[in-house]
Amino acid sequence: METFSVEKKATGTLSFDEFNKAVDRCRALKSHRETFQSYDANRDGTIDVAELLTMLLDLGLANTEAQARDVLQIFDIDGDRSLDIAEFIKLADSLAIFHEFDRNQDGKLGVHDLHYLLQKLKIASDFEMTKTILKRWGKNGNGCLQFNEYLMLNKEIQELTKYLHMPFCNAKLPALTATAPPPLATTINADEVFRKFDRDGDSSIDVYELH
Ligand SMILES: [Ca+2]
Ligand SMILES: [Ca+2]
Ligand SMILES: [Ca+2]
Repeated sequence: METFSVEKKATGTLSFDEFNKAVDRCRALKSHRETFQSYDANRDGTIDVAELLTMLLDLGLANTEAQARDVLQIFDIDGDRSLDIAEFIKLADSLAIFHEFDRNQDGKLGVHDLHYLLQKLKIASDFEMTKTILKRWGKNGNGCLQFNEYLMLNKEIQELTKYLHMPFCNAKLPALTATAPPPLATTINADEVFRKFDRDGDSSIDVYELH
């Protein structure tokens, strides 16, 4: 089970903003679980490479088993060649970030998408550098980064920033998820739920109100 913290200011209470973030995260996790179950074709509780390929094909993010294998390798932390739910949630989070930068939604990052991403990370300020990076990581030569290539680049950026103690090491990609998670079939009215918990009506939820 994944736990997460949304209380930015450690006041012992949740502000409305923090509460909304918690609701959004719960929605995203519920959606990731549903996606996981729908692609776990043999119902063994894990996503293997064939099941992952089906999902990536549906999303237009891979064409070959080799690409699916690349993706699996990045998220398969325990090395059992399949993704359990915790590993899958990390993949789903990365997918959401990838979609955010794939602004024309064609399933790849073109040079402009990549330039925008690298600027956000304060890595490339000039276009020539973006082109060089694209050439280096865009191995299949279509002038774009496929999802698996983007993951490889992301991994190297994370390692490099850690190694060099660069100031933008705080600008980890997950921090850039500003978009709302995919809508659920049943919508939750955050205002209504918040008011229900905030029994004394002081616009924050303290630990007693959570009990
Ligand atoms: Ca399975
Ligand atoms: Ca695994
Ligand atoms: Ca694109």
